[in-house]
Amino acid sequence: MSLYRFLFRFFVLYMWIGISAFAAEAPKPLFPIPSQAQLAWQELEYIAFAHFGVNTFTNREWGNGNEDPAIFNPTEFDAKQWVQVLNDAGMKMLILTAKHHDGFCLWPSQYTDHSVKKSPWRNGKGDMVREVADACREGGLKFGVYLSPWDRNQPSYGNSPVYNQFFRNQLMELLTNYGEITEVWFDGACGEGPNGKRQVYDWDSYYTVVRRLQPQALIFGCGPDIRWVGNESGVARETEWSVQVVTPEIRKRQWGEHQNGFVNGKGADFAHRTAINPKKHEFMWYPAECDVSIRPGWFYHPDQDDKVKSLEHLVDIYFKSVGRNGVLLLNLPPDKRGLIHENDAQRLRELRAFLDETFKTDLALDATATASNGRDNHPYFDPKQAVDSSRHTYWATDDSVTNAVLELHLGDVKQFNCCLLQEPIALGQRVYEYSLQYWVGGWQKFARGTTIGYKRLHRFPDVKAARVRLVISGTRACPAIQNFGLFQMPEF
Ligand code: FUL
Repeated sequence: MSLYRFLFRFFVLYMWIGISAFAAEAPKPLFPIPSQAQLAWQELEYIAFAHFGVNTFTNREWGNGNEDPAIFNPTEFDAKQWVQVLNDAGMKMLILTAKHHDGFCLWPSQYTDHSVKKSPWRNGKGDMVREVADACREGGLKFGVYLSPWDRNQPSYGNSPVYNQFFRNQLMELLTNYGEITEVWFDGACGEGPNGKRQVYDWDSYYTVVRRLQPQALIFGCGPDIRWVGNESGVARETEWSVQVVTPEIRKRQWGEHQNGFVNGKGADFAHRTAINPKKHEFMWYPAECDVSIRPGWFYHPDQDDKVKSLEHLVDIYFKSVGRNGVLLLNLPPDKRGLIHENDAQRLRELRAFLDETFKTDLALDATATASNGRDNHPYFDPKQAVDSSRHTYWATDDSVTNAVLELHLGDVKQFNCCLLQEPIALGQRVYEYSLQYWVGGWQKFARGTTIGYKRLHRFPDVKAARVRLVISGTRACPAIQNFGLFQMPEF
């Protein structure tokens, strides 16, 4: 061995010993934990839905499938305008209704004529899925597709094996021809009455198609990746865990189950830690998506131009979705021109301005942070890691700790009415009980919570204080806090 090689080996060994001596061990992940795709999806936070199709032209919410494709003729359709509006709003993905319950396809599916092929738009040569997908990619947005299993136009609907094959074929078209698809949205709605056609959906085979063709795509609905929050008002529960109990209902994944049982989570315990008693259950990582429309309807109706939700309402939705460990899926229905209406675009800009103003100054940033315990007393897990606004660092305690206090000294007295907390969810969701307190000669509580997860936002009347603390009184494993921020929201 040459001297050079010998010295090099010696150097590597020396470095390895040095690094191992100083590296502290991170807390072990507490299973279940999100997949890489679920983690990336959660970080999108705020995403858009576009309901567009024949209903836009018939002024209905649910088409019956008999609509003449000739009515579909948006005169000024411009996917770039949609993308511009979304980017200005700070949204990160667009999910398009490629096919709603009426069965009309926004792409020229080879399996049906009930599509843009038979419409005067672009002389029957158009492909709206392509134009929207391309515009999203060009504008830096993720793209997802909504495909309604309920199809009121398709003659084979109700002839279960035949329709299931038809549905898989359509899915294959969407998942092979339009580049990366980030989310596949399966709508559970089905309005067929007792005498109507009863279709037994082969969910597992649909999921197999998605996994095979777009392994990174997330499946929404009664599927395996993303959970419907249980309402269409965009509001998560006060206690919204991403760790959920696996029940027989979720395994069945049959139509109807998700409306009544597990996913809807009407029972108080579905989203509470008492339901995730490790002795009793299996768990899965199953985060909540909160869907809501910016208007009363999912599709565009001219008489709702003045019914766009108010800024106050949208702010409330934001805090109760993104701020409660969910992802907000806000629907923006393009109008008959094929554009997002000015009133909707204006309201979205107002919301963006409000949120930017709220979060522009973190009053806790670089505060002096101390804690009742710091993991191994190591700088990697020092309390100051919770106030550096980085998504890569966090404060953590030793494994044996279940009660801990993280205290911030803000320097001067600061005024704030909003607090942000985040756990590094790659390590699992851990904290189930905490309070926020400020110092006024004694400690005074100003907020409390039963879940943090990816992001928790609290709003409260103005607090003026120089010392604030997070008191963690219950956690499934030693706590880890990625961010602890304090903000002042503007007035409306
Ligand atoms: C529901 C559908 O019936 C509505 O039309 C809309 O698409 C909404 C997002 O999901 O189930």
